Amino acid sequence: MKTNLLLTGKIDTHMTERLSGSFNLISLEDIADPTRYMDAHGPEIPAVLATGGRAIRSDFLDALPNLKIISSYGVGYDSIDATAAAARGIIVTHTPGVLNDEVANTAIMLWLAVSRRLITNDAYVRSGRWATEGKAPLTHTVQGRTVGIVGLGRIGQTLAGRLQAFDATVVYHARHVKSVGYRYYSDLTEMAAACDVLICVVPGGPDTRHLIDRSVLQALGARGILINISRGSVVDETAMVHALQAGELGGAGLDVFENEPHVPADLINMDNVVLLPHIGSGTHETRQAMADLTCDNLLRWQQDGSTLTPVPECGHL
Ligand code: 8YV
Repeated sequence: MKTNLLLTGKIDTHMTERLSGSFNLISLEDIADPTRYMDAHGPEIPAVLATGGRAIRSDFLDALPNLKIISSYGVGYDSIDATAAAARGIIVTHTPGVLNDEVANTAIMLWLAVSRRLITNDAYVRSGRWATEGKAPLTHTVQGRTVGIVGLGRIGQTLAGRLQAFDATVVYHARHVKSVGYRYYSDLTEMAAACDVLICVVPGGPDTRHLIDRSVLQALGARGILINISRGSVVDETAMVHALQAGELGGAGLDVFENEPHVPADLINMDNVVLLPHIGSGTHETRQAMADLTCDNLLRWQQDGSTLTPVPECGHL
């Protein structure tokens, strides 16, 4: 008999094909009254495939008393209460490693786009202003900058490698010192003051909420650039918008926002920001690798109860 697998969001045909031989796929999005469904059928669900950032907290876990595994499509799992899940013996898995290159590339792309005013210069050509108004204004170089990485995990270290190509001095802030050859700052504001660019790669969640606050932005300063490819919650968005408006922050490249898919209206007309719709890992190739790892975790668990990439909170299960 196939195992029931509850899908919190949409999955593509590749994932459907890989899973449908072993699992009975139940899509929460296709159910008219999810709360009623969970009340009636919650005990029949041993496995969940989490997509789309739907919050999985204690109330969700209460509704599924026989849940054993949550396989999350993505590396960040701040929308899932993994500690509560682990306490109930539920394994949470995620997709580390396979998206490091893509997300690091997105960070570099945003930094170059902000520094060299890629979007406004493209618009300058398309609008015909190059021909009528002449040469576009000069921009600032990305070469030889001091770049601060906030969160030197897997993606952060991949990014640090990329930055060597720009002769960057890489420094970092993290909870603990790592055995790497980059300067460590325990004080984020102090690091921001020393940097030309600050790139956030730290996980989201309550521990890092508004880590980039007014004082960090002011320390980064009027020539400084903020890049955020982690979670919108990491940056105090109101403070960032204010700093950009006041000329206290030089520019920002943002792939993530506090209230996605809503973006502060004040950012829309700013020339010194580049805005992306949370596409850090969004290529066919990388999403397929993430999809495969999400499926592999489920299939392995169904086979012998083990998983490939449990989150650290569940590593002992
Ligand atoms: C995806 C991400 O947008 O992996 C993550 O943590 O934020 C992204 O790669 C997301 O997981 C896909 O829904």
